[in-house]
Amino acid sequence: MTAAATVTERLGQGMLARLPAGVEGPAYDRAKLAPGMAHIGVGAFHRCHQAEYTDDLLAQRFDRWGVIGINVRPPVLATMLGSQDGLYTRLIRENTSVEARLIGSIISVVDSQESPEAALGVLASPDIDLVTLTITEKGYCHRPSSGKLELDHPDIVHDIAKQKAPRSVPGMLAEALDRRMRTHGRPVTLLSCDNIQANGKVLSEVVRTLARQRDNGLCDWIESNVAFPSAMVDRIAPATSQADIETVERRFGYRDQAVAVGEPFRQWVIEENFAGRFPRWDLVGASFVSDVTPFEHLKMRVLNGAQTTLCYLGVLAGLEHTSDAIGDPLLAGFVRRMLTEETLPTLMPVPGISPDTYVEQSLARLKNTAIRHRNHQVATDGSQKIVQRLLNPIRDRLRAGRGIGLLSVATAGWMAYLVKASTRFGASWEVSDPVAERVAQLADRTGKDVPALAAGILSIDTIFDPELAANGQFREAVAEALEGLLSDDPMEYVRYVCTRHGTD
Ligand code: CS2
Repeated sequence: MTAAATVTERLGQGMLARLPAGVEGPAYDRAKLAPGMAHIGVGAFHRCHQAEYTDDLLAQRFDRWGVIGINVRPPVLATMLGSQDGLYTRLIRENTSVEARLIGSIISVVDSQESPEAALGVLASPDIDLVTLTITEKGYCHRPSSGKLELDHPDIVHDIAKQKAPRSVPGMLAEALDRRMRTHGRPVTLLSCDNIQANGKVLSEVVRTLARQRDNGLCDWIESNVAFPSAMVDRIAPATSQADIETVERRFGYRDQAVAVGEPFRQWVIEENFAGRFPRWDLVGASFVSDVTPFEHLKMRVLNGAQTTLCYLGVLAGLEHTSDAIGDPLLAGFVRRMLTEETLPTLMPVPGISPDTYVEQSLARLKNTAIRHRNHQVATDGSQKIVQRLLNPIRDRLRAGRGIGLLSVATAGWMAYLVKASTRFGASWEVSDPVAERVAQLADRTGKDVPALAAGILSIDTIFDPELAANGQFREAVAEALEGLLSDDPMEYVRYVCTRHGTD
């Protein structure tokens, strides 16, 4: 065989006319698709979630809702997806089953790592009626403990000084809204799809704070022309791996650099609060509601709370993926008790959902061995996640005079994960978290004095609000758990917690 004969075909529009067996294609005429919305942060999650809902909608009710992707972080996607005409394979995997579909809703992608100009052009375009965002928790540049813009954030300092050439997403949005106001004046909906409590309110807060720096009526214009609905989004969709790319190549015979893999479950609950035209995602499985709060509490405290707990305890137990951690009887037992005994009582009633059933369904989803969600991936940026996943339920329980013996072990899990990454404690693994450096310095300074170390971490006020950090019950529980998890046998400590812990 010659070398040329072995080169695998690249995915592209041309393949839609002759799809490989087992791969579905878009059920609409993609050539007629025109842009109507933008999406910031075109990672695996977006490609498996909002882009799929949009693809479903286009098949059911074709309209001007093509997506222009804006990619803010490496890897560079414009050329990668561009060379595939915006197409990619979305694999739904559950244990041994695989369902493949080419998603056609993304028309093109612009990268904004080098310069924001192309992205600003898209966001300010009169063709764009709505912008969705998955920029990760830290992309909002807010203080997780208060939801306010972090004015000391280097990108925010930069964006206040150089409004026309912003680096941060809030800065880009403020500048794009300014351009919309000064040119065509068309309204726009900015729809956050990140796992932050009251994500629409947080987005509104950070964008308006920057708009207030401009003395040109932008705040008033935003008030009348921009909507910031909150939303709860759900589907487990880990970062694409080389193995995923190879799976597509082996099974279907073509090369796709932008494969996205997700589980069968998906959910999207959106606050019905739009400015101008909006896509009828409610026709294809999303729910439009007046208040997403009960749904976001449920999802972030239960599903995400379980993931966060399992990732830290899982790493401490030497386990690689979420499915390995939930496969461990000790950790599975711990997390089920934490959710049912401590988290569930903090939830508000959720229309149409039984919380107990939701817990079981969530734990079952985490067992899916075909979803290779690395514990270290979920552990990334934990400081931006624990407020909504662990600390808010803890705060609610403390207010109600209830115990926090299990949720505080999970919180200490996050601390232990960062502490063990410091050289002082053996540099067990590399971490990525905005406060990693600060925790490493604390670990160096306090040495093996774990209560002092715990107290130092609790004084990081961007994460722990002062009232919570001062609570004696919380301080004691976290310090004890951190000591246990930093010991030579952290799982022995988890076992001990499970045996001593009674329901309250
Ligand atoms: C995960 C989420 O990495 C993480 O933070 O907990 O991405 C999670 O998989 C999604 O929120 C599920 O909808």
